[in-house]
Amino acid sequence: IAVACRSCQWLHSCLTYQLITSYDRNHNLFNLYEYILVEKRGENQDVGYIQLNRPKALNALCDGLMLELGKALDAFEADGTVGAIVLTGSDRAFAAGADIKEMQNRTFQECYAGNFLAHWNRVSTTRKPVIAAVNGFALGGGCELAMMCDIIFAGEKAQFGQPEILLGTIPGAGGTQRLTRAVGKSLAMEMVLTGDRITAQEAKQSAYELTLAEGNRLEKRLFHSTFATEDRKEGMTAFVEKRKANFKDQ
Ligand code: CO8
Repeated sequence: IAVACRSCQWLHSCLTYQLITSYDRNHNLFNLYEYILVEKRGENQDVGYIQLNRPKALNALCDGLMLELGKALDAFEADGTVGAIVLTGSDRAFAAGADIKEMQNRTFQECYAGNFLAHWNRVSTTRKPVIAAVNGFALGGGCELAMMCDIIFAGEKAQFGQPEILLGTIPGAGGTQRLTRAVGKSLAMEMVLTGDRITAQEAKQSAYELTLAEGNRLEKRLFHSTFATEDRKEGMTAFVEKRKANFKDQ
C-alpha cells in the first residue's frame, strides 16, 4: 500500500507539473498558478511573461509564490521558442519584500537547519535573459528579486529599498552585495542602514556606468598609458637607483 501511495503521489506531482506547464492552443501557459500569472507574449509568442499576483499583500514573496516562480522559470527555460523572460508586478508593487507574516515566528534553528529561502536565487541562475519591469514598491526581497534579473526596466512610480533594518533584520537574498554593485557602496550602505527608499531616477543617477569587466579593462589601459609618461620612467628608475624620484608632471 505504501508503495502504491508513493507512486500515486509521484503520479499526482507529475500530472500537476504537466498541467502547470501545459500550453493552450494559443501557446499560452495555463494559469494554474495561485500567486503568479504566466503566459507567452510578443508577436511571435517568444517572450515568457510572469506577473506576480498577490495584490492584497502587495506581492509579498511567500514561499508558495517563490516555488511557483521557480516552476514557471523552469518551464520557460525548457521551451525552445522562448527567447527572453519578463518578470513584473503591478502598478502599485513589484513586490513589497519577503512575506513578513510567514517569517514572523520562525526560529533561528528552523532557518539555519532548513536553509530557509535557499531556493530564492532561481532567477539569477536562469540562462535566458530575464527583464524586471518594475513599478511601485520593490522593497527588501522585492528589490533583491529585481536585482537578480539581467535588466531592470523601471517606471516613474518605482521605489527601491532595503528596509529590513526597520524589522530588526538584514537583507538575505543578495541585497548587500548586488545593491553595492548597482548604486555604489555609499548609497547602498545608506539604504541598508536607514531603510530609506530611492526612485528609479535616483537609482539610475547613482548606477555605476561601468561593469566590473569594463572597469578592469579601462584600468589596464590607463596602467599601460602611464608607460607613455616621463614620470613613470623616473619613478621606477629612482627606485632601482635607490634615490628619491624627481617627478616633473610629464
Ligand atoms: N509581507 C507581508 N505582507 C505585506 C508585506 C510584506 N513584506 N508588505 C505589505 N504587506 C501587506 C500588509 O500587511 C497589508 O495587508 P493587510 O491589509 O492584510 O494588513 C497589505 O500588504 C497592504 O500593505 P499596507 O497597508 O502596509 O500598505 P501601505 O501602502 O500603507 O504601505 C508599504 C506599503 C510601505 C510597502 C508597507 O506595506 C511596508 O512597509 N511593507 C513592508 C516592506 C518591508 O519591510 N519589506 C521587507 C520585508 S523583509 C525581506 O524582504 C527580507 C528578504 C530576505 C530574503 C532572504 C532569502 C534567503
